[in-house]
Amino acid sequence: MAGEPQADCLFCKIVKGEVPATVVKETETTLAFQDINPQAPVHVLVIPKVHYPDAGSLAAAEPAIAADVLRTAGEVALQENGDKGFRIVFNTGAGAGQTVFHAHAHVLGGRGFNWPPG
Ligand code: D5M
Repeated sequence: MAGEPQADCLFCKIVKGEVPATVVKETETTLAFQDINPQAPVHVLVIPKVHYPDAGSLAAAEPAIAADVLRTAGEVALQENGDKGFRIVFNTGAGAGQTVFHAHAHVLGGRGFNWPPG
């Protein structure tokens, strides 16, 4: 059923505590933890605790929880990087580089970023 934990999903396993993660913030609906392969001095993933494969399907089915992900992302950026600015990235689909199909925001900071992105 939509939103239910998926047995083969890495991030569902992190939500359940079956796979370890360095958690930096938790709310009723979201979890934020350090990316295992950081691309910047600050690189935190923010996920909804419910399972949706990507940000678009989450927002369509659970807009309040999608907003919670954004709120947590902003709070984590402030917590980890102060007011120095940050980037939020939602890779969506394999063609855009998504590798874990549980919706997640990358919160990146602590260095400069190019535009357009690579
Ligand atoms: O981003 C998926 C991200 O998930 C990628 O930056 C690595 C990260 N990752 C993968 N496994 C783990 C664990 N176990 N802990 C923390 N971070 C992890 P995507 O946008 O799907 O390419």
